[in-house]
Amino acid sequence: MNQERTLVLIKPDGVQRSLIGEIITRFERKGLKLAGLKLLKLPREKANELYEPHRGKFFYDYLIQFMTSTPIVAIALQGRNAIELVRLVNGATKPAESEPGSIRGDFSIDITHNVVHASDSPENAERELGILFDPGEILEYQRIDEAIIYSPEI
Ligand code: 3AN
Repeated sequence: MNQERTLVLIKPDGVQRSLIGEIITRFERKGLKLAGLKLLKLPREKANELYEPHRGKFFYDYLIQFMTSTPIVAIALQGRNAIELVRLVNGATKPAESEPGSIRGDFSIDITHNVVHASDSPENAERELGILFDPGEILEYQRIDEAIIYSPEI
């Protein structure tokens, strides 16, 4: 089966607002599998690495300060089209564009304090997973409901 892995972060605001369970539940119910999971305070060097593509933008310094302020949750998610699906579940970056029913649409009103982060391409997913997880921290296993979540390959 053609599965992808992607990185999700529950940002400091999501952790502070006790939304960890709610957010993980949404991904699980969608059919995405947890392949890695940790609570951590993001070191500044890792934040800089993660947001390297945004270095120099007006919001960069505050973004780094915010992301390193209090603990976050890092999640490696696996599933068919996981990268695209996770971004759909998260909702659009801009508050006025994130649909109700999405995580950001339901829980955020701010473009920086927007509860979750997710990788936006296969290249970035690999790069970002490598920043947050050691190879041994990402687990390969079968979830028992996969047999009914996915139709058989035909
Ligand atoms: P996404 O997280 O939806 O992939 P990106 O990659 O464009 O969005 O931006 C990364 C993060 O940078 C966003 N989640 C947000 O916290 C912050 N950000 C992006 N654009 C802005 C902006 N115009 N003003 C303030 N913060 C921004």
